[in-house]
Amino acid sequence: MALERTLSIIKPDAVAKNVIGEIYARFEKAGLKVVAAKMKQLSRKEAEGFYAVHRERPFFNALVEFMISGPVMIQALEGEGAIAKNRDLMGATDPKKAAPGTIRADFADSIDANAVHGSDAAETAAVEIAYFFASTEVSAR
Ligand code: RTP
Ligand code: MG
Repeated sequence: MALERTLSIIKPDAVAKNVIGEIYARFEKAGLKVVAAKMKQLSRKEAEGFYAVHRERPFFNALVEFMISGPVMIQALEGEGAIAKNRDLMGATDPKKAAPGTIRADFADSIDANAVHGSDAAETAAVEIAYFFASTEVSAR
């Protein structure tokens, strides 16, 4: 397996629930290292740009509204197979379908307020990390 980096966002619902530390502990226990991090209130433009691939989807406006409803915690994670590993930790998009013990099963309330985002492929991971972090803000390997 290759050493990878992925973008993770702890969404406004999970930040409001005060579970940033609990979610970070899951990353760490799975061998994922935080190599960049910032807390941020996203602007509407930033959220729309980040989710541009979903622009034509019926849930786009609700998704953007939710993502700007409060601060988010954004991090780049590094580790062997980090992209898939983070997706495994997150669980299914809909928390009702997420496996027990996953972040979404334990902390998410609905498909909209679903606690975390994680990049879904190597190409999107690189684009998403660069969307939020300058290269000088990410730890060198
Ligand atoms: P994410 O991008 O946030 O990591 O989540 P994901 O890959 O599991 O899901 P994706 O298909 O990329 O959708 C992005 C976010 O849009 C919301 N969504 N709502 N109401 C719906 O049918 C619906 N489908 C997706 C979710 O909040 C999802 O995380
Ligand atoms: Mg996605």
